[in-house]
Amino acid sequence: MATNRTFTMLKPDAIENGHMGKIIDMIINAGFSIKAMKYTQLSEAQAKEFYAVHAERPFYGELVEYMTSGPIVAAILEKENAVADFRALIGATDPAEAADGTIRKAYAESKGRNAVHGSDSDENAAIEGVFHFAANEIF
Ligand code: IDP
Ligand code: MG
Repeated sequence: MATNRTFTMLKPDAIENGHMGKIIDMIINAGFSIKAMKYTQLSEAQAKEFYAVHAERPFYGELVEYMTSGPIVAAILEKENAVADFRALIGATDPAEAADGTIRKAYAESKGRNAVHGSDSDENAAIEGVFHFAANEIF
């Protein structure tokens, strides 16, 4: 399994607020190359499955509703140390705690509506990439 790839989504708030281009620019400027990308909208079933690990958390219903509320950009990104470097680029879950220069500091609205997803491990990056992309959509 590749250790140099991660998976991201630009979440509905980022698209709604007109930040898609600026966020993609930050990602490319940070040295990531795009291996797959699509503009799409999650169904309720897809959002529930994607975030199944959070099913018992009090914010799960709100999270599924938010993630299905509008289009997203899903992408597979490549860079040495991709998972950790991308988590550093996006910053803490809560933008109030995110470091200066991070995507969430610049563009997230709140802990829930936080602009961008980044995989938390190589294993999950691979699972999440395959969840969103067919083999002939990954380069
Ligand atoms: P992460 O996206 O930084 O990995 P996780 O803890 O894995 O954060 O949570 C997944 C997503 O669930 C977050 O990005 C955010 O959209 C949402 N979320 C997390 N904690 C809260 C919360 O306390 N209230 C509302 N939404 C939350
Ligand atoms: Mg997470």
